[in-house]
Amino acid sequence: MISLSNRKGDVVVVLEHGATITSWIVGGKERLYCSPTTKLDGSTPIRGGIPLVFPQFGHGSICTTKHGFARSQPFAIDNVNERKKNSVTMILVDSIETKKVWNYKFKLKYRIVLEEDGSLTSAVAIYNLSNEAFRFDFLFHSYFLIGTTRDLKVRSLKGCKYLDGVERKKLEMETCEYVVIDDKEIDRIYINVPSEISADFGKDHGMLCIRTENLKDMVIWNPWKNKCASLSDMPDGDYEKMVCLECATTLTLPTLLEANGCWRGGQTISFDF
Ligand code: TA6
Repeated sequence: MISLSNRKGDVVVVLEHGATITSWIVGGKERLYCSPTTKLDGSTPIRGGIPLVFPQFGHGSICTTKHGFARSQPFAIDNVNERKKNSVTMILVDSIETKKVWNYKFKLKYRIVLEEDGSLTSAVAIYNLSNEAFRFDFLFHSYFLIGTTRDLKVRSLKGCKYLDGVERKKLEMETCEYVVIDDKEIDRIYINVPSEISADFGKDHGMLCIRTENLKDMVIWNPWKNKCASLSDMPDGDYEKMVCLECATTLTLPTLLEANGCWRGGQTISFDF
């Protein structure tokens, strides 16, 4: 476990397992949802925090594992900023395990910085070390802690197209000023989204601001009652206090990486009151 801090006393906790950020405390307030019943022993992906999805989002033709394997693999710590203790770089490379489901050589470098103002910067570089091009998805599967689902308003998406629902068959246009959770599961992939998105978490919970680089898609997910009850690693009622806002590259841009190529992307998240 790695703990990062800044001079204000904000704290970020990262686990080697999946390089998953499990806690982000700014101004004394936890901002990420991490399920109290998730396993932390490396046997399953962590339900909460910010797991990394790579090289496949959902089920698809890139590899056979849902949401890929990065969230289930132990990352190596490449470097912790010993002087300031506010950043860490973590690395995942191909192994016998990863090649079983995706037969490519790669390096994924992940740098996490807790900035002095409490914002959290996550930057990823993916290197193709194979002799041929590969296709990949990448996504920050961020689980945010919210006051209640009723208060959530995700702004900045009016005019963007999205695929709705689990089957994701129909492309629709967002016509509302803001997206809300409407007393049922929401599971949408917005495409070609702005590089700055804000989400109102309600009175006393502030406004989340997400700035991205090279991540043109955004998934909004809340499992609601029934799906939540079917998840063995999340308490039944916890859907009411979380939302996933997941910045991604999966649909808008073709993420084909040439041999010896490098792709970079990232996000910075911060809160305004
Ligand atoms: O990102 C949204 C999503 O793909 C949903 O469809 C949903 O079921 C979910 O992620 C959680 O997936 P998981 O494999 O972590 O249970």
